[in-house]
Amino acid sequence: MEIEEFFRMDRWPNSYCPGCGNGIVMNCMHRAMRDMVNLDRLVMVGGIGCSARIDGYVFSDAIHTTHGRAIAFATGIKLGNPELDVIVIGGDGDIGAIGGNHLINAARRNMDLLVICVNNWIYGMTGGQISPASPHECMSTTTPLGNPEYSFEFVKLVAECGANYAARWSITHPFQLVNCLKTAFQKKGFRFVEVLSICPTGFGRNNKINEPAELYKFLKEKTYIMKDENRIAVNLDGKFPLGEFANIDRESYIESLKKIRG
Ligand SMILES: Cc1ncc(C[n+]2csc(CCOP(=O)(O)OP(=O)(O)O)c2C)c(N)n1
Ligand code: SF4
Repeated sequence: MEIEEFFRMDRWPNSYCPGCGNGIVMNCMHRAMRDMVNLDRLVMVGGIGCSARIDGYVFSDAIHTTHGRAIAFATGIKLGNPELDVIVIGGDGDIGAIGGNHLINAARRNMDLLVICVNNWIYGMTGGQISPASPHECMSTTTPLGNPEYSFEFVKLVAECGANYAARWSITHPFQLVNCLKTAFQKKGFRFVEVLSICPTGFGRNNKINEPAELYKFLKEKTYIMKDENRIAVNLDGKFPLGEFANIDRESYIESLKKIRG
């Protein structure tokens, strides 16, 4: 499928700042899904935030929901018509902060959804406030002296809750990200892909990494591809392990519902 068939090119140019990581996320989504997705059967669900707006650029049905409620809406859509492929997309603030309760409960249920969480370590759209994923001591508009909090690791959280698939990649590893999205797209149950990304406007500016290319390099230096035995390791030297944190085939919510209802 050509890029013009996958994205609504009539909406170009898009709303993203120059150097925003969302462009690479969208590119990888296209490369992963162009050969396997049936756009007539796909529903994209976004909440609020810059990355949540990706849902409106894909040439499928899409619903832009309220802040933090994308997973709840997506659950309703999937239960209403289990034949649909439902993908939730959004940021660390939308999915992991206000939406955190929906996230852990969807993982516990092993709800048949693919959730793509673009983690740029910040609330981008509203001007760069910290989120529960922001690194300890980072600067933001709400922590001008440095972030006193420690961050969630969403991939470990959802893996612990019972998700069938949990993986973290970065826009600095596009080929691995494409393969990961392909795997996640084809599985059943709850699938969670965290994509570390850059927000030059919100995160970069506040942390004095002004150029998108510099920020990209910074992100690359902050990540490493983990070996299997490191799955439970906490960020070594403040670095983020990349790879699969869970890849199992527990009965999905839809499967157990069918079994119980007969
Ligand atoms: C109930 C509610 N509270 C707050 C907001 C304001 N708001 C809009 S986007 C956003 C955060 C988005 O951050 P994130 O999900 O990390 O996405 P990003 O913009 O970084 O991609 C917030 C708090 C809102 N729209 N609705
Ligand atoms: S504010 Fe950040 S996340 Fe939003 S479009 Fe600009 S660079 Fe991207």
